[in-house]
Amino acid sequence: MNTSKKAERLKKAPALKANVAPELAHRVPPGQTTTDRFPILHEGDVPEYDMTAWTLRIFGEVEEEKVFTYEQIMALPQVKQVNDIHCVTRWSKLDTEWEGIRFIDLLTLIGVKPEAKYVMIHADQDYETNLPLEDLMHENILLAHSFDGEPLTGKHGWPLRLLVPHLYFWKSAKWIRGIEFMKEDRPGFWERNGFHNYADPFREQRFSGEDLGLPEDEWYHKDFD
Ligand SMILES: Nc1nc2c(c(=O)[nH]1)N[C@H]1C(S)=C(S)[C@@H](COP(=O)(O)O)O[C@H]1N2
Ligand SMILES: [Mo]
Repeated sequence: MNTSKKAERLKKAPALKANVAPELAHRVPPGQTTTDRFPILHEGDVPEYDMTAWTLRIFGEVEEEKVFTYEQIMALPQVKQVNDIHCVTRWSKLDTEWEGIRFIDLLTLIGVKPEAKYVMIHADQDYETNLPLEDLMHENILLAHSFDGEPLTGKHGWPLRLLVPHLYFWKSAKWIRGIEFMKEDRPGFWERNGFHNYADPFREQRFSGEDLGLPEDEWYHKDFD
């Protein structure tokens, strides 16, 4: 995929027609179409892990840098939840079922400095995405390890991915390895490549700068399950 051209390409493509029952319409953001399949989108190869060596590193505006093992993360309270997800390439998937630990539960183990207002999520392979800390403190923000009652597949982010249901899905980084707390905001990978810094699907915050049009649905020629 040509990364630098992705935003430009999406802006030029025609919108799809809405395909959802009237009683569900309020859950589908403008310009989105629902799918029952689960598209797979990412840059680079699916990483492989030796879980004895896997770590999640916590750094930046914290009292003390910390490194968690998978076991330590999994020892936090487990929650199951059902939510909708929305990808900027125009697919939405309703009632997806996840299991993981709450970001706010992880926060209880971290001494975050009061100056920290933003977070950069670091993920394989060289992926990063930025969010306001406040947005990660909603109850439904998970570090997810399971989807639909099964461990995440490698392609969908096993062993651990972020889940941020209220923003476009590129903010839900797969294969997360680090959480950096920051005083100032800084754009992540797609945020530097033409996409919106905040990315609220209900406000159609797809692109950076002025909204220049509608994106293509490009998932259908990719992988999915
Ligand atoms: N590490 C990593 N996470 C990522 C990406 C990526 O390239 N690398 N792509 C993002 C994008 S653009 C989307 S739409 C979703 C897709 O998640 P899925 O493949 O499980 O549908 O993952 C997001 N998380
Ligand atoms: Mo995406």
